[in-house]
Amino acid sequence: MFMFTSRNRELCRHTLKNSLSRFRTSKEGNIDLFTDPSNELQKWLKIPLFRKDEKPFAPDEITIKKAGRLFRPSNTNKIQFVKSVFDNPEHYPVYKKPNLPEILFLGYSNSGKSTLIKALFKHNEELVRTSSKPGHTQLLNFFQAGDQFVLVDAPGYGQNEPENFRPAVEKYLETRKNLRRTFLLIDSSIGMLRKDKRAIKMLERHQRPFALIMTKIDTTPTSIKLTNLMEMQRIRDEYSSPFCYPQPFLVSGLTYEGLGFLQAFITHETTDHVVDENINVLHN
Ligand SMILES: Nc1nc2c(ncn2[C@@H]2O[C@H](COP(=O)(O)OP(=O)(O)OP(=O)(O)O)[C@@H](O)[C@H]2O)c(=O)[nH]1
Ligand SMILES: [Mg+2]
Repeated sequence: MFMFTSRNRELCRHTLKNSLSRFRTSKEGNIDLFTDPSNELQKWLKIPLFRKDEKPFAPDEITIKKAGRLFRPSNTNKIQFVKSVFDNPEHYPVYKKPNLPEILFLGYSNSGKSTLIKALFKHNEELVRTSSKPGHTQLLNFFQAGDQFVLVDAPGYGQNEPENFRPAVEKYLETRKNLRRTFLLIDSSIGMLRKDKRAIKMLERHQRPFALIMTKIDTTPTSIKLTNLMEMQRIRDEYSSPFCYPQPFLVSGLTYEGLGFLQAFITHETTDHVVDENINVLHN
């Protein structure tokens, strides 16, 4: 018989805290953390998001769970803030593991970059600072997850843009060899702005692989999400560039919707695969 002793209770609490469950209960009901939120929207699109010959990134549940572990601290997986850098490449972190992959989070001020990184590392609540005041992040902040990857939180462009934004980000894009992908965050309650298009041009100019992320999807009705998705699709097709990942990602840093899916993508991007038979990925 299972005895609810204090040790058992402690074990249960530990297991619950560390298990990554598929659903999260919120005011809006049960939120599925493992599904791509764009799946639901695709049936409303006149032009399908993917061509017939494209296979979207579609990790299975086991892959998502495995990926989730890399974002969780343990004795063998230290999650830590490494350092902040102003704009001097000589100050970029040097890791024990050579060429540890980095993923950059870029976007308009207040688009939710820091909140998304905080949500991805939700087991370390104190790790990342966020604010409702635009222009809060002023430096490039590096957050390391074990020997797997580093997430880099950039200052935002636009409102209260720090003076060093351009040199800081351009130098990083120009020089950082271990940058694997940049996520360009678009606030779904605002939509794509002229400055976002300029940021895409900058990534294209530096020939840096990037992907578009629609944030704050908990705040926007389906019709607005669809409008944003179509705009992202339009931009993607306009460039039809090898640097733009054709699949946009939809997330909420507050309800965590789309989070498990994004964790799996980050893990996929920062793992050196020969052939991964579990995952069908778009080729680009
Ligand atoms: N509802 C909702 N609010 C969000 C979400 N993500 C961020 N926010 C809010 O948006 C505001 C800005 O969030 P930050 O994460 O600091 O934005 P940022 O892009 O890092 O901003 P800067 O550092 O100023 O460039 C905060 O008030 C967050 O709580 C989200 O997914 N949903
Ligand atoms: Mg920030």
